[in-house]
Amino acid sequence: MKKFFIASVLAISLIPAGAVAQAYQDDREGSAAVGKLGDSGKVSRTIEITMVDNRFKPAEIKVKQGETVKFVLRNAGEKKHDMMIGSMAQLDKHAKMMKKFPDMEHADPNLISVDPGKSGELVWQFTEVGTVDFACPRPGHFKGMRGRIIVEDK
Ligand SMILES: [Cu+2]
Repeated sequence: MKKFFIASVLAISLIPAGAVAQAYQDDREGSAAVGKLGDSGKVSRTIEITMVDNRFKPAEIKVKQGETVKFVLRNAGEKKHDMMIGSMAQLDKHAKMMKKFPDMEHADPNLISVDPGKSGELVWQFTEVGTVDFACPRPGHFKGMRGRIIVEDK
């Protein structure tokens, strides 16, 4: 009986710590899987994306693992748009922050803001096989202005 009691206490006290460790792990894996800022001297492919109000064209892109892609974003809309690459959790978090602070300045390496009629570039390296999301996190845009990059085995 005493043994059972100790085991239960141990199990209960271990749950929260385990849950925290799991959450941290998921977040870390998410950020590793989306890739990283690419070296502009090592671009293996250029992909053009047109931004309209409020959509990306195309919204689905295929790349190979290890590729460094230069995205050239052309804003053909009348509003300012962003392209942010990340996990859906990261994009969602950023979109919520932008809702609170719509005029916030960006300094994120995985985000490019493009004014109407202008172009911008974002160089990104895809390090792992899987699906990487991108979106415009601006208020009113985020729900519809999304896309995904399918990273295939090289
Ligand atoms: Cu937008």
